[in-house]
Amino acid sequence: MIEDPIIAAQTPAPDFTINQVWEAYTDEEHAVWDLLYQRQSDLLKDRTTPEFLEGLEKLSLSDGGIPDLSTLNPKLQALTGWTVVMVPHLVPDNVFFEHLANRRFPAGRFIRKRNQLDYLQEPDVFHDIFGHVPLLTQPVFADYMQAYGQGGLRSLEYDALKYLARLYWYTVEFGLINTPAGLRHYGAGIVSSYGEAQYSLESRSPHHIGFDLKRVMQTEYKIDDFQDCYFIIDSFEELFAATQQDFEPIYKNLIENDTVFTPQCLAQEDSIIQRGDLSYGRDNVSI
Ligand code: HBI
Ligand code: FE
Repeated sequence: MIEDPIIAAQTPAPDFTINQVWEAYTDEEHAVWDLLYQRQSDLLKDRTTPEFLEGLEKLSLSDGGIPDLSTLNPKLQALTGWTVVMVPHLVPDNVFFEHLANRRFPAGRFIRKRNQLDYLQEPDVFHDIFGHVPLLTQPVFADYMQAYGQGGLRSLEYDALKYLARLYWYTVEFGLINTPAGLRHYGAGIVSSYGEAQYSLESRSPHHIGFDLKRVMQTEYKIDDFQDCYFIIDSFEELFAATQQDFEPIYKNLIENDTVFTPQCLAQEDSIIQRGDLSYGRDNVSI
């Protein structure tokens, strides 16, 4: 866990939120944000979905320095009713979902150090704000994230969190989308990563598979390296529509059949957009 004295000095509220204490960020911390921002924005121009890039503009995230929530939140709230709250590190699943269900996005306060720009063991303020928040300005995606939080709370009742977590992983974190200009990414884990922003689209290694809700829920993922498969949606409307059904029969079916796909394998029914050659790293641990 990365040390952050501002986090250590606070007792979190019952919903795990803390104050950002923006004034307490050091010049070095702001400089790391600027460095990450510059590196990413050059890369994302022709690779990320336009709604994300518009979100960056609308929220003035390019102004420089770690965003101050007291400036960011009024803008975001006026657009879609979402706000960003600060939390110390990872929060329990039910707390995370409760925030999303109420259109609050929990973001880490700390920022990675200059000597570990690419490797992160837990989400920091750059991943959480740069990666996740721009798309919350897009009304349909904003609704999807809220529906996800509501679905998350229900999944805990059915002991089905693992299925829903895979949906989050392959959409919110590592999703790709077809656009009129070509294949783009929208997942926060990709847009906030220097290496994966290129690899996910340009490498011959990973599979690109058409999005299918049940297939995604059956697919394991790697948390410690670039993904071996990505799922492609045609629109955020399609993604949101997939959540507008009762997941109970789906969970029951998944639990009964217990079919799992590794990230490397393909299914008979898959709509394959790129059959990866899996030449990148073969033996990393999956969960
Ligand atoms: N907490 N701060 C934080 N950020 C997350 O992304 C997060 C979390 N707690 C739980 C959680 N994610 C998972 O439940 C989801 O990835 C499904
Ligand atoms: Fe994330």
